[in-house]
Amino acid sequence: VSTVFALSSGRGRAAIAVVRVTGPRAGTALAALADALPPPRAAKPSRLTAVDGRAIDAALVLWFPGPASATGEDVAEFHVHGGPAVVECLLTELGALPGLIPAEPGEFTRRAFQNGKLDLTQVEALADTIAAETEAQRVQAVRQLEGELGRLVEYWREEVLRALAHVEAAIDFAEDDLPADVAAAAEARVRRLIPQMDKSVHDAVRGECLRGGVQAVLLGAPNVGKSSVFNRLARRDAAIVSPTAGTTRDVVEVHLDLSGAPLLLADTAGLREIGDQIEGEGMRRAVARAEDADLKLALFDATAWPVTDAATRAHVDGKTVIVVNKTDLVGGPPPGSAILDGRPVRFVSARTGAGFEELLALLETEVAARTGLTEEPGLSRARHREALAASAGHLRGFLEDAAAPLELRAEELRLAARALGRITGRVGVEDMLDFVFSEFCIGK
Ligand SMILES: Nc1nc2c(ncn2[C@@H]2O[C@H](COP(=O)(O)OP(=O)(O)OP(=O)(O)O)[C@@H](O)[C@H]2O)c(=O)[nH]1
Ligand SMILES: [Mg+2]
Repeated sequence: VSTVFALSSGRGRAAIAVVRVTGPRAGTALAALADALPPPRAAKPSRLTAVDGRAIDAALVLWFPGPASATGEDVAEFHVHGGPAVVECLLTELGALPGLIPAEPGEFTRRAFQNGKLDLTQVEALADTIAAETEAQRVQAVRQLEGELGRLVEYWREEVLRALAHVEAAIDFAEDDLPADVAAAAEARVRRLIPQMDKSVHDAVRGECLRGGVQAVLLGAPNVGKSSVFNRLARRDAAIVSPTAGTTRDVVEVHLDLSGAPLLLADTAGLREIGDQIEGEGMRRAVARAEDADLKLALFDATAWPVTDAATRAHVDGKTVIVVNKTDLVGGPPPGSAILDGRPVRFVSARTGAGFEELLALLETEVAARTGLTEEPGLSRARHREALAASAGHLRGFLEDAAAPLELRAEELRLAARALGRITGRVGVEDMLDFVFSEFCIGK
């Protein structure tokens, strides 16, 4: 195993920079620069000196002997002053020490995974925690980092393996007087699991939406004021506004933080119907966006309301919020229904700002409904959802083929366990079987 080092804090000038070393030579490296090893897991002020005796910096150093460290290996941490030259000097000195090499991207985390400090869901959560932009994203990432999801999946996997142990026992000990209901016990166990897994698969979109942001798109006829509404929501001039119809040609995006929940809002080119044909690359992109969106904002013109343009109206569905813009031109929100095609309507003026509080409140509700944290740890990636759905599928296969030979049915359980193992990165089935068999007292 090599010993690697890297700057763990951000690049550029800062009060403090943190440089970490992991691997068997971390202790030697720390002792070489700081003169002596500090006591484990205690911060110690230390004057760092280069091999030739030059001072590097007055630093704070920490020593984490493995395996009780972030990577499971010996780890040394240098907290130095965050000037680029200080960091450069320290990295150069570390690189000059025998056996030390710069770390590859993600190498500290990879070692933590290899040494069993983190499972795959935690590795992903670490990246999500660093990337989190809103409060709800942070909460979800930290929950996953603490291992909630990994523990749930591991519990399912153990249950599947217990059922498998029963089935294996029924196969191996068919001649012996094994309790006749041993296969039935396995079936009962599996039957309990499936609804739990189904529910998580069903709820997974929430976790994925929260991680990636709810994808929302503004749709409407040319010149209806999409870019103006977009800029108001973004609280800056992110998109170009002009009296010329057809101003917006491509998709423009902003990230909004709606009380902690993330919304990715896209402004698009105006929709118009040209002899029933949707034409133009801009419109094609707008429509593609609309098809992928979690939430659509369909914009209509207050001066025509309640008459609506057909090209936009065609996109109104259960994912749509209706926005009627330019109410300033008609002397305020027109009277009448606040519902169109069963969807809520909000009247606004991008010119005066009227109605935006109500629109934002509605968007907040819509986004919260799509990202709200569930009691159970949520799946945050499509990868989790696909593996879990595959696992539940194999469990169903096990139950449905009740007439098939037990050997074949056992294979379904093995595949179910393996799919779950893909989520956490724990793929060894046989090791678990040993453990499960050990508590299974046949012949005693
Ligand atoms: N009076 C009034 N004018 C508005 C309002 N919102 C937008 N406008 C004007 O309407 C014109 C078109 O606005 P945009 O925001 O560029 O419209 P758009 O839907 O993005 O247009 P395209 O990108 O060309 O499809 C501009 O002259 C805006 O100033 C509003 O609420 N009231
Ligand atoms: Mg526009």
